[in-house]
Amino acid sequence: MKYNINYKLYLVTDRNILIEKSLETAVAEAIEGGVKIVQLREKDISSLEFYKTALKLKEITTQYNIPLIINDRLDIALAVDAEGVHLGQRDLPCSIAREIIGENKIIGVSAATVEEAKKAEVDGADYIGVGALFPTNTKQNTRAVSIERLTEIKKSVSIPVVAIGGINESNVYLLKSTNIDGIAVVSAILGKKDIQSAAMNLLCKI
Ligand code: TZP
Ligand code: MG
Repeated sequence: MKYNINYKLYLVTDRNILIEKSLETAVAEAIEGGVKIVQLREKDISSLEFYKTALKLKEITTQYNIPLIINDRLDIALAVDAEGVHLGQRDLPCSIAREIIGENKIIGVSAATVEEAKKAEVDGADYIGVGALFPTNTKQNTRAVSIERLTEIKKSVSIPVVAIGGINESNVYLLKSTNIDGIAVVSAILGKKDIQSAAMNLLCKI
């Protein structure tokens, strides 16, 4: 069954920015702090390592009853019975992923324009990830999306919209008028020493 998903505070992983702790510990702490959904997004990793990491995170997210989304890799999402997959514009097309993964799993699609967002909705996406809203060191070659564009995208689709890119507790208020369903962050949570407090503080500001 597809969950009724809460996208309010969406954690995206990057094991390279962790300070002295394992990804599993970091994710558990973030969930304790109020993260509602977790995406495993790891680059430069073998399929085997990605799979093993996904399995470990699935154990944790299941324990907390939080959905786990796998970035890029539909095969790994299926292999660990994750709740869904997140696809970029250069990944497997959403319509094809939907055929493979079925109706009961979540598909998220990255979009930076109204056109991409509308297409993702037609193709069966459950939510849209929009970014990068602010400068970020976490991802190279991002496409900049203005707050005005984010507002337009939100108005143009009826599925949930989550903003990503450089969002932190000092700038999240700038997104208030956009009416989006949640924010996705990497460094504003995983880059902090006290991960639980970082998640709690962000959640308070949303
Ligand atoms: N997609 C657009 S920006 C980004 C991704 C995965 C990285 C966001 O990381 P941070 O640390 O929250 O800026
Ligand atoms: Mg991708």
